[in-house]
Amino acid sequence: MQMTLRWYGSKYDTVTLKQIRQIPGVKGVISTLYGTAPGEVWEMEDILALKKEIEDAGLELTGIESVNVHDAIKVGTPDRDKYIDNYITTLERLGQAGIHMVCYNFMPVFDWTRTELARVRPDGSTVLAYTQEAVDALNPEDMFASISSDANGAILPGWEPERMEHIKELFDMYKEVDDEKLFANLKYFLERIMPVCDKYDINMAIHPDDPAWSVFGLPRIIINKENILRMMKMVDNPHNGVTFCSGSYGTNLENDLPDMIRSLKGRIHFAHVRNLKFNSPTDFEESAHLSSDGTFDMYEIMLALYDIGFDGPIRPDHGRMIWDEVAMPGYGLYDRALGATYLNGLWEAICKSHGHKEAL
Ligand SMILES: [Mn+2]
Repeated sequence: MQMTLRWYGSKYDTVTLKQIRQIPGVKGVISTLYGTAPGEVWEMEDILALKKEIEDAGLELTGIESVNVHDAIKVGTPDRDKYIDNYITTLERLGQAGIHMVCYNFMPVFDWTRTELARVRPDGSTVLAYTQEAVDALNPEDMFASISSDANGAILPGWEPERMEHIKELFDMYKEVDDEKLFANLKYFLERIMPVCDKYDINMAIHPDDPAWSVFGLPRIIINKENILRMMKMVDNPHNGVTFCSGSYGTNLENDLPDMIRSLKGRIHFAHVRNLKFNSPTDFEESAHLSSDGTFDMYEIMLALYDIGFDGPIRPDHGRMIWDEVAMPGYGLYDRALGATYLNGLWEAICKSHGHKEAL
């Protein structure tokens, strides 16, 4: 297991590489070229500069989160091949730069959706939260306005103003796209990119939809065990894998997280491990990583990863805002550092209790 932290680059992140380097057990960062738009080819020069900056700080660039997929590919418009060609060129360059894990998602229009970015918990920390009632009461434009006004001045990934200006057009594009069509478009995309992934040994790790059900009537497919196994089978290549994100699959309480992990042996290329606290089945907030602070048994999640021999990159996910830190919601330093340390502790205990002399 390789413990990492997500880092948005020195231009955008409040957290420094020096700080990340000082979290025990964190050897690498997961980053992206945050200034690029979906569909754009990444410049080799920019990839190498990012890698060098991270390596100069004593860390490694363990993977990319994300290389975003252009809406033309998700919708399956006639010009999708042009954007897939661009994606392939970016993958080629990442492969040549020695990067072997790429996270992406196939969510229409929105990335993750939350209705509050700073819900106050009893201990005074603030967290991202979601209530279905609030989503049902909003239209997508209002949702964007409320998210952007609440983000501590940060531009949230997936909620970039340039994209959201076109939100009506985006919704129109997806009018004819149902779950089956989205599956077919995903298959087409994967079949075209697998040869370059085979050539450079790049593990593609699809991030689940968050929350794991349809919002605003948009199709959503990466939501449960049945669908994800269907996806693994439809392009049966080990480089076609998943980001197992406990906080995203976990939004649906019917998802049995350890069971899902065990069914994906060999196909989990990246893990996001965090906890949620449910106040009702449609009202949840992001809690501390600790099992007793939320709804999930984090020990069981880490044990399932151990059982399938998981040895890829993992990261704590959204943290609470604590100790008066001001940062991008979910992406402060302090609580994610606590999360990384806690997950490392669970992992060491699991490894040692299975007869290993040290954490694997
Ligand atoms: Mn995640």
